This record gives sequence, C-alpha cells and structure tokens, in this order.
Amino acid sequence: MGPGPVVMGVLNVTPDSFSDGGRFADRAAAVAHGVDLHRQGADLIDVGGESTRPGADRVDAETETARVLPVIRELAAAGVPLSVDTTRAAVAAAALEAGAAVVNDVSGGLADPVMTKVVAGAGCPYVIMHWRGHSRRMAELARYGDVVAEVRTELRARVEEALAAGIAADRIVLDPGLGFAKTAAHNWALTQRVDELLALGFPVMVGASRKDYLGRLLAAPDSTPRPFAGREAATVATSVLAVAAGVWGVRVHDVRGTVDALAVWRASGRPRLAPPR
Ligand code: PMM
Repeated sequence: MGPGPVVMGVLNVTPDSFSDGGRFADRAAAVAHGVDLHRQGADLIDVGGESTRPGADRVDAETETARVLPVIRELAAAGVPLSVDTTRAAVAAAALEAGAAVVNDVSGGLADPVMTKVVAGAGCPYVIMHWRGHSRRMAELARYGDVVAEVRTELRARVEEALAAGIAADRIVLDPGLGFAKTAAHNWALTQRVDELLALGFPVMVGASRKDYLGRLLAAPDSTPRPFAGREAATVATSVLAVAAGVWGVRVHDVRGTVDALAVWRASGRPRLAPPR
C-alpha cells in the first residue's frame, strides 16, 4: 500500500444510494462517470451495487453482481484501478476476477463469514469498515459509552479475524464507518479523535462525503438539513482535515474538489494536525 493520501472516488451503480442513487444505474453512464473520476485524479474507483443508506433494504446477490460486474469489467479494461464495495464474498470474488484490485467491505467481514477467506486467497488490500448491522437496523445500533474506544475495540476484533484467515497485515486498511450506526455526535468524536484509531497501526480511510451529519451541521435556520448538492465544501474540508490528522485515504463523490484541496495541502508542506489533548 502506498503512503497516501489516496482518493477513492464513489461509483454507486444503484437506484437508491443516498446521494447519487439512480444517476449511474445505467451501465454506460456508470462507466463514463468512473473514467471521468479517474481522470479527475481518483486513485481508485469504488464500485458498489448495494445501497447502504440508513434504512435501506438488501438486494440479492444476483442483482448486486449483475449491477457491478459489467461496470468493473469495462473500467478495468480501460485501465481504471478499482475497488468493489460489497459485504458479500461471492460478489467480491467475481469482482476480483473481473479486474477489481481492492475489496471495500463496509461490514469488515461480519456480514459474510467467507469474505476474509476470499480476500486472503486473492492477497488483495482489504478495507475493514466499522459496522454493527445492516442498514435496516443501523439507527437502533448507534449506542455507545465511549464511541471511539468501542469502535477501536470492535475494529481490532475484525483485524484479528482477518489476520487469522490469512490476510497479511500490510493489506489491511481500517475505516471508522461514519454514519453507520453512528449519530452526528459519534461521527464528530471519531473524526476529532482519529489518532486513537491510527494507534492501531494500520492505514485509516474515512468516508464523510455528503453524509447526513454534514447536512445537519449546515442546516438552515429552521433546522432543515442542507441538501446533498450543498455539502461538497464541507466534505472537502472534512477530507483535508482527516488527511492532516494522519488519515491515509478518503472516499468521496466530488473527486476534483478533494484532489485540488489535497494539492494545496501538499504545496503547504503537508501540515499535520496535532492530536487533541
Ligand atoms: N460509506 C458508504 C459506502 N461505502 N465504504 C467505506 N470504506 N467507508 C464509508 O464511509 C462508506 C463506504 C455510504 O455512502 P454512499 O452511499 O455515498 O456510498
């Protein structure tokens, strides 16, 4: 894994993802958008075929595979580096076969007991995100004493399982899973104290892009959350602050804004944020 920062561009091939659902459900549009994000400077395009927005129902494995495989095949043929955003081992295996290079598992191996074996067999990088349950019941699982300590402990348990399955330590990336069984306050605590997750000794990736807690931060005076389209500047700020705090990668919809902001960060001498005291 390179030193980072790595920009992962989001490509949801779904009718219902929370901010771009439906836009790239058509294969040609999805492929064109993936190529575009790569040209804008994304290091990796993250192709997902199942919405994980809070409350979403699951799709079956066949539907998920049928959504992502043709897009992965075409983008891989065009030389675009890819990750597959899936919790299913069968989808991950098919995606790797079709040309994906990285598995991004929002369940960190919890949703499918075969996932870590597939990743171990492939020898590919594995993004282990913190997760407590499928989207339908995510809200009720957002209960913590100390969210950062609990996320760290739960991520460490996922790492142990991944290592036991044969995944090499240098293939593992951790992600706090902003918005997944987390309230806005939980998300802010995790971004403020990300150094405690970095202390686990693995590269950390953060996906704040367009998420609800940013919409709430920027809410109108009557408390109406800012719509998705108005959350880009806040997303870019969050990503740059995360990188300055030592995060290795960011997962974003607006690649150009993030790449530009990271160019400024680099040209400024890669300033680092000190951990909170
Ligand atoms: N968030 C979403 C989907 N996949 N993967 C990782 N590693 N981290 C995230 O925070 C994450 C993810 C949900 O957002 P989307 O619906 O915009 O894809």
